[in-house]
Amino acid sequence: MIRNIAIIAHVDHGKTTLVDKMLRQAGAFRANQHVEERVMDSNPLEKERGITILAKNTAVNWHGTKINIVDTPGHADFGGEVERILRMVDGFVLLVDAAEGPMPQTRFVTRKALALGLRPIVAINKIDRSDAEPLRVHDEVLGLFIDLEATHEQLDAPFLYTSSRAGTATPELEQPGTDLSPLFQRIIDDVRAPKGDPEGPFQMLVSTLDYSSFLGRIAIGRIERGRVKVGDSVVLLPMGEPGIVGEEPGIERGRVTKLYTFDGLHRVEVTEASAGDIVALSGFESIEIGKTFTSVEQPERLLGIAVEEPTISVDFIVNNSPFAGRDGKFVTSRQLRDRLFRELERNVALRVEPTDSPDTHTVSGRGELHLGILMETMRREGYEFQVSRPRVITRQSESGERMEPYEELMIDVPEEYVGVVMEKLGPRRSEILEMRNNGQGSTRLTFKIPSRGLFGYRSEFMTDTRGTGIMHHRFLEYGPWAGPLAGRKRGVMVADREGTVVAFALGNLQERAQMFVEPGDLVYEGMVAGENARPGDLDVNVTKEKKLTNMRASGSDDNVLLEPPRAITLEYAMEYIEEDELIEVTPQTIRLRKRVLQANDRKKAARAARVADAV
Ligand SMILES: Nc1nc2c(ncn2[C@@H]2O[C@H](COP(=O)(O)OP(=O)(O)OP(=O)(O)O)[C@@H](O)[C@H]2O)c(=O)[nH]1
Ligand SMILES: [Mg+2]
Repeated sequence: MIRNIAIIAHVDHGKTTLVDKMLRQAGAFRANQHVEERVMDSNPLEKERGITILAKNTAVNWHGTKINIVDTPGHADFGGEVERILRMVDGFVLLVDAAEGPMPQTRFVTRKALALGLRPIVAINKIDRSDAEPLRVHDEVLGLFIDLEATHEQLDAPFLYTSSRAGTATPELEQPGTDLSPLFQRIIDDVRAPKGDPEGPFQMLVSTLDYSSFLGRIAIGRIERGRVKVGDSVVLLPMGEPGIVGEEPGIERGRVTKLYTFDGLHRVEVTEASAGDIVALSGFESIEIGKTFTSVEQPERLLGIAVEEPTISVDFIVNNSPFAGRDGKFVTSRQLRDRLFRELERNVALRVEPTDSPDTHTVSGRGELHLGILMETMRREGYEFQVSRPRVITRQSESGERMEPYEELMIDVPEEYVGVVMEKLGPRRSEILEMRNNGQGSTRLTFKIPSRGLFGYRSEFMTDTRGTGIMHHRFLEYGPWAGPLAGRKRGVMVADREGTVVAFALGNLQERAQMFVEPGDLVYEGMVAGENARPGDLDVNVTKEKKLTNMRASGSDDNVLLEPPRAITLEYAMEYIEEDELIEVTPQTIRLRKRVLQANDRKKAARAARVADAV
């Protein structure tokens, strides 16, 4: 017996923690085996950030039933991935945080899962939180299902109250759970068994990909019908209309070289698998998401899966800063290009395009996190490069109108900050969709806003709400171009010469600036050293030592008290910079710089621009 489920939720609502506890309680580990927390978040970036980036398959055995589980990412940039893996499961566990309630990503993934006709099991999670309101959230989830036009059967979904962290589930709040058996039982009783006939001709949809340097692309999906053995000759059909396929270009014939099923944290090599099970399969050159594997005798195509289109682009540029090559292993345009194209093997929602300049490639993705993860991965591998300010990808509507991406933005703030949020978001062309009192002095605001309007807002928001606000956004739809938007309000402090940053210099500047560098850092002319408290850029000398002559003997003013510099992360930098700036990314540092480094050249360019404007 087999059950196939996906665990879906908004970011951080506790999916991976739940899967962890399911693995433990189903005995996937040896009694004395040391296993890390949230073991499914296996890649280093996932561990470090505490988020899931890639959906992952695992499986447990519960009293004789094999349960294939897909843990999915909750961040909006990876929503497309969740949508794809839903095609290989027969039911889903929807986790909703018992305090936060349904969030934008909850809505998105639930909509997709319900539309596929999958039956939900709802887990109101984190009931151990002191601010948990499981009953309110229960109602909100039902409201969401009705909103999304769930069928009667779907509305009848079982609800459980869970704590992923404690590893407990219960159908009744009055009766605290002791373990996850109620959840396992629901999965076995309520998720339908996969329905394919194991005796029919082989058929399988490629729902997701993996990649290994030995095997190349690996297709992962649920066997819809029939069985498959290592060494079998099968065909891989290109996407197209479902049904029997005649002769057409793009059909690959080949043999299955490796076949795996899932068991706990491992992929187990098997010689044969049959309908209903989720497998990984290799041996084909042209594996792509949405294609169908079938037997040679009956090439019957399944409905494909479209991979979501990117919404933002950045340029990756060879590092040409004065410090280029100081700590990177891979710095040439050739190395950069090869690495970017290699990424396409596994990162299906990414696009890479050459430009007129061999030093520059345009890379497009689903959002700043999607692109930021790629940059972070590359710098860890030893790459060095520069990145431009992100641009949204516009489209033409059918009537020829220019369209741009819009996001749904959800903000939770203490009431006293509602005013400042509205004031800041207005000029960014937002439209308020809903405003609701969340109880406990907190207000939830929902906006529709052009993606462009959000650039640079997060840092303002954190300052404006003194770190108490929470904001989430996700791509909503393409809408009419919103017109020009104001850029960054404040200017930057630009280093006017190369050298080592000195405390004395920062001490003099910090009243008028928030610095990005600290004493001992190296700077070059044209590098951005901090944010000016006012509009307009300023060239400053951050290497200036205190004059030793005519100095009083007292040492007191040697100890300048410095504010800590603002930490520059990749995503922060992408939101922050302007068109005339770049992010320099190396294994050791992230620096911001002006495209034009020499102060004189920048002045000339600015003058020329003013003249051009005046004409
Ligand atoms: N209080 C409490 N915290 C929990 C519970 N479950 C998870 N957490 C915490 O919530 C945070 C996020 O948990 P994850 O399991 O990584 O959440 P996720 O849904 O997998 O997140 P993404 O994969 O990034 O979408 C972690 O700090 C967990 O320790 C719970 O039942 N109660
Ligand atoms: Mg996770």
